[in-house]
Amino acid sequence: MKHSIESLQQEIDRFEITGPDQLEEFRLRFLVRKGHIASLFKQLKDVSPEEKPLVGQLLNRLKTAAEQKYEDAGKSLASSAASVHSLKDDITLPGRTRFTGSEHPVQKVLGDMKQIFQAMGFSIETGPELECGTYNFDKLNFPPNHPARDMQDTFFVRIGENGEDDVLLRTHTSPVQIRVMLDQEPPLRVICPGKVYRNEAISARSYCVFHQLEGLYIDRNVSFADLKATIYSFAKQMFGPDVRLRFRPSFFPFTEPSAEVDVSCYLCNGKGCKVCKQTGWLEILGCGMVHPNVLKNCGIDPEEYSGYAFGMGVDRTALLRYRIDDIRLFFENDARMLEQFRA
Ligand code: 2NL
Repeated sequence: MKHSIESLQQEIDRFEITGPDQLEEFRLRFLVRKGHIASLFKQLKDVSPEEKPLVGQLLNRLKTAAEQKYEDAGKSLASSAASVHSLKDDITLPGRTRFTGSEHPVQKVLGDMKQIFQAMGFSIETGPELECGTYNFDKLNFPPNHPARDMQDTFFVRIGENGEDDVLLRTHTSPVQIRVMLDQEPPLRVICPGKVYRNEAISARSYCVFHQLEGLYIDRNVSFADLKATIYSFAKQMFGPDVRLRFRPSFFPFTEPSAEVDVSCYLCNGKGCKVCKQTGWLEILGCGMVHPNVLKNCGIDPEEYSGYAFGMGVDRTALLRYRIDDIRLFFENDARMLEQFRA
């Protein structure tokens, strides 16, 4: 009998009550009228009269300990449940979502452009947005009275007096390439992405700040065919393998010959739509062979070296790609607009 009591005591001690189900099982196994403890009490009548007081005492102790364990476990389960519900916050409310930033659509497009040219061997160069007039205009073969030099078109920060240089917000990223040509020896193969500034009337289509990516390649025997091949490769990767290109003669002071390049409209596949104004073409960039005067101005011998250059707007491509109809949205930093461009 003592042996039975001892082994039941061990069973009770080992029983782990971790939830309401185990609590109920404990009660059914040990404490009910047909449970293990009650059945030992029933056997008490067969114990010899001498042993009965001791065995009875042991059994009572066992019963009390089991009841105590049941009660304690019940209380601790109830209090842990209560502690969850007593939080002053409503735990059924949805969690707080943290604000996460996202890449600006202009930076996404710029990132794609950079990646394509980097894979073709161009390296990235950047330069100051505050420039001197010499690098922004003179070295690029702009004649002294060119309209771009006008106050109406350029943000001048300081007009140079007595032969001093003007200080202005760069109107294109070309001065970065000028710096590269002055600092490095050919062969040169660089792209220059960045913000540029124009003092223009602000509208849905044009803003006083926008992004440009220009490219420059200078080596011996660089030809217009090299330029065309590079632009073709870029356009197919950027706008899709089926795009067609159109090179139209154009003029820039810093290139000769010069061309403007159109891609077949990638929204209507050249059939004509609202975006391409029924023409089937979108103008994407300007390009040409670097003018011999520009090479000379930067200490490069035009008899030995030739090169091509190109420049494209980034914002307009971003507007087209994401079907946005107002460029000003790119510069307002309205999180409601920007958060639509997650991942
Ligand atoms: C356009 C046209 C162009 C260049 C940019 C360039 C730079 C140097 C020398 C020669 Cl340092 N050319 N840049 C050449 C042709 C066109 O940009 O429509 N951009 C948005």
